[in-house]
Amino acid sequence: MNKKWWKEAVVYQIYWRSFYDTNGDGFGDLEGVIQKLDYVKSLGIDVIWMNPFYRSPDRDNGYDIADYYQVMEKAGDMEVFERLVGEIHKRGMKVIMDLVVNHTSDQHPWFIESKTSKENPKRDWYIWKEPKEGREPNNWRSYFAPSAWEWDQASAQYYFHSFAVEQPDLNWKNPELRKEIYRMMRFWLDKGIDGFRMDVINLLAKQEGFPDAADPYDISYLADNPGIHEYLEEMNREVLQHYDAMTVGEIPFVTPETGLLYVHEDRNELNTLFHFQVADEMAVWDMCRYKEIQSAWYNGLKDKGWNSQFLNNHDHTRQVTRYGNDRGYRVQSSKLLATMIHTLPGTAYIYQGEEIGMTGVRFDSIEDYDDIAMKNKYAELVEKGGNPQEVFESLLLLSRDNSRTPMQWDDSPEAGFTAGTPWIKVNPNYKDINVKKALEDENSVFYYYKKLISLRKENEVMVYGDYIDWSEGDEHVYMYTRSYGDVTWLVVLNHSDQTHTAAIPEKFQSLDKRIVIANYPDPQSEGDGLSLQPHEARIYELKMG
Ligand code: ISL
Ligand code: CA
Repeated sequence: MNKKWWKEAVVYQIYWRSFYDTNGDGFGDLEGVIQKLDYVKSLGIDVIWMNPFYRSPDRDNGYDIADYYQVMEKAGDMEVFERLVGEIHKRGMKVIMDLVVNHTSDQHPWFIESKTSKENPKRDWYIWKEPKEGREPNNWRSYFAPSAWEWDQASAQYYFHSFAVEQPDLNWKNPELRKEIYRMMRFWLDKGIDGFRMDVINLLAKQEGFPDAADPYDISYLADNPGIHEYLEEMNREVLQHYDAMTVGEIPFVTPETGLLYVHEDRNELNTLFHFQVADEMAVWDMCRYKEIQSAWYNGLKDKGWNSQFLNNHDHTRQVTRYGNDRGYRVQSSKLLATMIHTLPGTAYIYQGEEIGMTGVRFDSIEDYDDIAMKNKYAELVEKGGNPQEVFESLLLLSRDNSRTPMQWDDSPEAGFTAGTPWIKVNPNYKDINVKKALEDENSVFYYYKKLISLRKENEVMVYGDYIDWSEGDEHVYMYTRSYGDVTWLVVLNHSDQTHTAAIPEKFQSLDKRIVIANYPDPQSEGDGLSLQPHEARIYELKMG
């Protein structure tokens, strides 16, 4: 397997609007990111992924772009951005930016022009269709709306949107549009950024003819359509291959077989991907399914392509709440999940606040929420006759706002995030869970992450090691090895609220073993069995002969 800096990296995702506010307007800003870079660096981070801060009316928190060449006022301006890149590089870190090119805002000048008439030269930069029998061209739903089509009275046509009505999809069939996107990518790369996280990049190509779907609720018809690989190959040829850039594609609805086509090292498309088999198939934890997914991706990509490891981000509820235990075992469980993500094959991602074990949130009313996905869904279900309280409750676990509450810096008002009123409420648990407290406690989640990250720098086995799962079928204990050269590490995780005894695989029983890291002070063994406490995690180095 070829060695690459982006394979060895630990990436820290900054959702800047919730990170740190320096001017009291209630929104985090790029200046705030600069001020907290020493903190990020102190964790051992290699790469920062910045969520979008292009100019935007902000209906979908920056994923609805109105100008690809400007910085959103809330975030700052080009001068701060350039300073940010310089300060990141000065600290030996790299920065990747979100690239959102499946759609723009309906306020983007291209769309405003496109809308003016059927004859406008920009008409073809978006996807316009005649009504079919007086209605939408097909029965597709979008991610954030009951239909993927929006009627335009003036021109008597519908336009297509995979996300909200305010996010019309670009027409990638149009070569001029593609050229303009490549120009924009070069603009940012030439400013010195180190790559892109590519938003829903496998949605660019649309299904030919837009046929009705048998099940409109299974929106996988939006993704992975013929033509996509030609676009990405072209993007690579026109832009990416000319830079030492890291690319990670957000690629929903793919399996290892279809995913490999995006990241195969011989295909010159992308470096790595985020797939959503875990997030989409597991509303709550399912250990057996998780192991199957890990093995399938490992085998599918082995020696050919590279994966990413994450359990949460700005769209997905914080991992310790959704997949761990944030009640009795918050600290242990946060550390266990970290041990897993940082030792499974692929580049490791940390979403801001994860490193102090921040949790999801339950606000009292829909008014407290901001997420356009949740709010649109709520409106749709209530309009269909759903009981408002029941609908509200049903949306709580997966609301994207679970992970979007402000970063908890200390126990001062608004968790030290802002001197003003935050754009979304702070999680009420900030007095217990905050950075200041974590830094004062040598057993905190923070220091555990820091150690895991430093281990990755010294032990190639964590990055390049072969993976074998020794625990298939066990619902609670996950035990796997990573092996590289003559080094073998055994990772043992008890992902449950009960104690369990786990047998060491026979092959390793006679070997000496040394603890590399553990989340309980005094790991216990009994003969060839390991006595595991609830949410206990250990890594052993096995001493071969
Ligand atoms: O579950 C998912 C994947 O199957 C979704 O979370 C998916 O990742 C998501 O809806 C696509 O997200 C990205 O594009 C959206 C934006 O709202 C999200 O914040 C962004 O991460 C539209 O640009
Ligand atoms: Ca601000």
